[in-house]
Amino acid sequence: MDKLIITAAICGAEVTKENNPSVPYTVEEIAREAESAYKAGASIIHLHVREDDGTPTQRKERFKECMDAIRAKCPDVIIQPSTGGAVGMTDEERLQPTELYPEMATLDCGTLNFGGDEIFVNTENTIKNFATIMNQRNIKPEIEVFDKGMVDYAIKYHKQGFIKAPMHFDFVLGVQMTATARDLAFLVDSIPAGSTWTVAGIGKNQFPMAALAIVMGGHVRVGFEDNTYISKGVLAKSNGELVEKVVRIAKELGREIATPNEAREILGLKPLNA
Ligand code: KMH
Ligand code: ZN
Repeated sequence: MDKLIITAAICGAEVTKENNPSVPYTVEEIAREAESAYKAGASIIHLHVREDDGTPTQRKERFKECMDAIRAKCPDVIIQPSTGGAVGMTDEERLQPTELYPEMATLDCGTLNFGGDEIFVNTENTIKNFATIMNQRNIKPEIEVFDKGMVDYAIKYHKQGFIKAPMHFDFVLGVQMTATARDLAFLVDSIPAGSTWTVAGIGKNQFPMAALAIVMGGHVRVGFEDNTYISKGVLAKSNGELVEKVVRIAKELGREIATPNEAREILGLKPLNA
């Protein structure tokens, strides 16, 4: 079994300091949270950024400031900007961080309900356009899957030449699909041989899904974007504390943790400085 890649989704676009005072907004706070996750064992930082007042933004300049600050503290970590941004942003806004040529970025493969009246829109043309730009900029997409149809879309776009193999999937469970062993197994069974996958369980599903992925040979995403609690009713002090818990579970179950360069190898990314 490959070593375990831990992704830390440190910030998100929806969670706020009202949910957990440690949710980062400023450049310094974002770098602090990335460092805490990296030191605990995360090899990928899934990155959204905020203005100082907490407003989500996809501004290229803000991403650059945050990425530089993260690299100063975590020199070899893989930074994976979001191209999902926040609900309601235009495609042009969302694509801005790809202008910084990160190693990875997210590619959301379908439209979904996002609570209340909110709809997270990803039309076929949006997905194909984002995938084309990521190819041109040598950015490996992490395919965000919120339901099974999104796996099928990704496979279709792969066959049409928009997404290269080997594909890497992130199964986000507990938004649209239930976070159950049955649904996770169904998704894992549906992706092409040679693909890699990680799972992001939302809210109380975070650690149960992590434990399942650890034993199934997948990878794990944790972080404030998806969950702000370390255990029932107890807020996590940092993203690092969430990563530490995954590392503890993995160690108990005999799964080693990947370094950033080992994660690059597993994902088919170029080694750093190659
Ligand atoms: N904030 C959501 C609307 C991604 O990062 O690509 C989209 C999201 C997925 O978080
Ligand atoms: Zn995200």
